[in-house]
Amino acid sequence: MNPKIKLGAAAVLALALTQLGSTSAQAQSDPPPRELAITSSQGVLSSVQASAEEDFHLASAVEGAKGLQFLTYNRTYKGLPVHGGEVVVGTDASGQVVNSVTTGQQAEIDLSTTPAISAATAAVTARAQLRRATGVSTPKLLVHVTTGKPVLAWESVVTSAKPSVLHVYVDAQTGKVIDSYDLVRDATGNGHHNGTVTIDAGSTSSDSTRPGLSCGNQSGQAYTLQGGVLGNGGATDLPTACADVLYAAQKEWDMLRQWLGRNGVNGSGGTFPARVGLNEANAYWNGSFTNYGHNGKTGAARKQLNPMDVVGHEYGHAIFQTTPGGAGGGNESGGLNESTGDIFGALTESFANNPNDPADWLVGEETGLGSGPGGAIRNMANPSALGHPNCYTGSFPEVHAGAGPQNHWFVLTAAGTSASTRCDSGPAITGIGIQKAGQVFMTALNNKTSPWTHLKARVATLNAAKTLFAPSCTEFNVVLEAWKGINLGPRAGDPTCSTQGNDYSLSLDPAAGSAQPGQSVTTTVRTTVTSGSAQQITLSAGTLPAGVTASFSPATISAGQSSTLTLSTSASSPQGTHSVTVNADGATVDRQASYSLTVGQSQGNDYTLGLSPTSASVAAGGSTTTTVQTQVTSGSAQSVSLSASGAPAGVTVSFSPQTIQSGQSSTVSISVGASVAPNTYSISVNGDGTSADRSATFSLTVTGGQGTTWQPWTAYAVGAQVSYNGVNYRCLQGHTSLPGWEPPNTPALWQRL
Ligand SMILES: [Ca+2]
Ligand SMILES: [Ca+2]
Ligand SMILES: [Ca+2]
Ligand SMILES: [Zn+2]
Repeated sequence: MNPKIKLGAAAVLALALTQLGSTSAQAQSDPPPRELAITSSQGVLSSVQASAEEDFHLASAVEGAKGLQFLTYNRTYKGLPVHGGEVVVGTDASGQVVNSVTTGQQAEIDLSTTPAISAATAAVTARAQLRRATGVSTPKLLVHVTTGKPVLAWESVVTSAKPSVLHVYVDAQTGKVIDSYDLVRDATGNGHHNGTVTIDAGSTSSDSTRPGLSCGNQSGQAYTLQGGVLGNGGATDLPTACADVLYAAQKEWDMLRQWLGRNGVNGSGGTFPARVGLNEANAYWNGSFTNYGHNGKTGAARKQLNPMDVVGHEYGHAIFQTTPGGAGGGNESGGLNESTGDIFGALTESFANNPNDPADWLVGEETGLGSGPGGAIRNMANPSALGHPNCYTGSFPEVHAGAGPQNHWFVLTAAGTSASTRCDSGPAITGIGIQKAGQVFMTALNNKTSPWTHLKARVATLNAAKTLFAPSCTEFNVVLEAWKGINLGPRAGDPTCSTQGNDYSLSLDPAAGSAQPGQSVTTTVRTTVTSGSAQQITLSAGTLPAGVTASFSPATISAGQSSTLTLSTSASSPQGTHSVTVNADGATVDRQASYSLTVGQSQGNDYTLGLSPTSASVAAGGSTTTTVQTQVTSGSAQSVSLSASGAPAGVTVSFSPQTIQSGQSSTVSISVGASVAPNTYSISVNGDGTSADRSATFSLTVTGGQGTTWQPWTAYAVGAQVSYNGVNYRCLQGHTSLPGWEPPNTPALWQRL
């Protein structure tokens, strides 16, 4: 499945979170969440599309903890791949509510796609980046956007026996190397320490239930089981090494599925093979398989390097590579990649719960390789015990040492200050447990962009904790304290978490109407998010009078959206006034509203109530007027008392006169206080008559307020003004803001003033 989302020059800026077709009130069978997530994401891609030359192509769709959906779209510019331009759209489990939109692209692309440097020249330059290179791929032309200035570049893959799989980016205009990264990640780390365990294998050391998983020798050839047993348990026996590798890889796979909601190492139901018997004191991931050597010791001290945390680490590199943004280059991204390996190693040990290799915060404690306890090479709870940094400083050492700060953050998040010590003087932290910490970490990786940084990981994990555990903020606060605990304190524009649950209001506009038998009448069902974030709502009607049917278009909405209710009567429908209940079945809250349906001509005194004009735009601090007009529609005139409801705080509404006879008019004065936030508000003008009540809606747009700071989860109308990081913006397109839609990131939504 690889549907293409095409947003060319004629793309329309449509920000509705869902675009569901018209449906009736009868229960519909929902499309699967994946399909709905794709539908939802089409509506938001335009918010990150910087130019008409860009297209988006769905590259992967994976599920995470709690059923969250993550869709990664690759970007092209004039048909060329855009390296680093991926957009990840995260939705809730239903696929209908968008939680996050992220991209690593920093600047709009506007460049010529004609290279001055030939592919052959670029290949020579790329090959020179690696000593003893044995091969170089045919260069591929692309646009490189992970720095402030997009560059037309040739990408080549240079390989050597060392091993190395080096991706090199050469500026196609100047011939200079602008970026590179190596898919090969060294670790260091054993086997025969899991004891006698059950593994899933057939007649050879391969696993038919986890696609892609097998273990073999240095040629990739699997070992044959002897009497249903793989290996003899010896420290240097290679079939035994494969037994340990398969055990660990299977535990890691099951942990990913059961704890983190991820389907396989690659998120799409697959993983990668492993090899043992590497004749080096090393283990590594090379971009397509994991490979395990020994600890470099001789005689009885010699062990294979494949206990659970080493295997978990190497496959952790595979997870890092197969999440959005890929592997990436540089020491900071490399350190986070190594930390990712260590975190998956610790998660695997914890999940396996094997007394032969108990869970701990050491890496490689079963190997005899390093200088730590048992030969550990890293200490996640106290990296400095093995000479690595505990705290974030903004400078980034060699990648294995560079794993320290994020490893330390993970331990503080999972196990708190009973397991680790903060870098700052903040309060004690009670950890949220390794499983929840793993869910937070995996969700953040599913929103990864290139190049990955501690600051991005910080924001992504905060958003993840908020989304995963809403309406609880406990986990969010622990994640925040843990980042503070490695000296990554609060930053401008940080996500915030409110303990208010998700809620919404429901109203009908109008709330009453009449139809002759056989005719129909419509009303608008309006919803407004009143706290938290939007939830999915399914609309239906309660018991209906005989011969009356109800349909909603659409029948499923996201809180904040509207639907049209059509009530169709038949010739046999009983005349008179009936109450029809409108039910809103929300994901977290259910609401009801009542509609008064009159079938046949009303016999009593009645009137209509209207406004002229029905809307106005007023600067904060200003005022406006409108006129209430009434008309007798049946019977005789009645006394009508006028009032307003729904005005926001700071807006006052007065009538002159307040009481009229139906058929007369009244002037409405609306004053807007200086502190009213720019937005569009609906004010209901109500006529309370002696025998009939009528109402009309006035749409008040307040502009030009000062000092209103941009916030996520907020409805912004066209013309609304906000400030963000000290810069003022005007809203170009009505929308409800989401994390990741900060004004500087969404030029289609916000105009800088
Ligand atoms: Ca252990
Ligand atoms: Ca360990
Ligand atoms: Ca419900
Ligand atoms: Zn590594």
